[in-house]
Amino acid sequence: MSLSTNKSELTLYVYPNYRSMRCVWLATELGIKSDIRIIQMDPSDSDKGKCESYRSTVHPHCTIPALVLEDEKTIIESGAICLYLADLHKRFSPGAQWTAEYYNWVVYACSTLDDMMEHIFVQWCLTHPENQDENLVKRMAYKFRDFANYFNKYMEGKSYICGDTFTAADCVIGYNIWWASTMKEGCLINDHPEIVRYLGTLQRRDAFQQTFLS
Ligand SMILES: N[C@@H](CCC(=O)N[C@@H](CS)C(=O)NCC(=O)O)C(=O)O
Repeated sequence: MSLSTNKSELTLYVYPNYRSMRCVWLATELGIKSDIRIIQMDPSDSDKGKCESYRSTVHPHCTIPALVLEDEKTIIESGAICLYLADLHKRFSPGAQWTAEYYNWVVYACSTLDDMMEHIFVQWCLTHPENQDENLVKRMAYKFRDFANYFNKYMEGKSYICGDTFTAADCVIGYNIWWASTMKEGCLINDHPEIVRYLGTLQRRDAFQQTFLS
């Protein structure tokens, strides 16, 4: 695959601590963060009508992240940005024997897992306890538990999503695992030793620490 974009002509719109971190983490792993123009956004600006030019030229929903390429093409999904950056730099993509797992977990994280975690996050972290929708939380927590059981088993004997080798998929689903660890003292994952071990492996990486702890 040939990607002709000038690697230093990229603009990444970010919002700290949310899904943009997948892209910032991967850019840090790739050693290209300082080559990218990074523009910090505030999602609440959309409510204040402050992001109309971003909406009309970059992201139709005014959500973050988005990556603008030098030819003005725009990528508006965090997972797609990670896949693109890995391909562009020919690093952190998997060998042929791991492509099924690589695409499976990137797409699962950005669609199914993000969706259930967003519900849990909004209820637990952004909604007053008296107003929380208990049924919704219960349904989403059960769904997360099914994921955690399955993923815990998947990670047995592996350091990373694609075996021994770190790939962009680890920045994508690794973000979800970190996100889960930040809610209610990690109760969603604490009973899953392989997931806890995987998080520990990710947390020991320099780029993870630069992204999440600085
Ligand atoms: N599926 C999108 C989700 C993007 C998203 O919802 N971003 C949030 C921050 S994590 C946002 O911009 N929220 C503000 C809003 O919805 O107005 C992705 O992964 O890039």
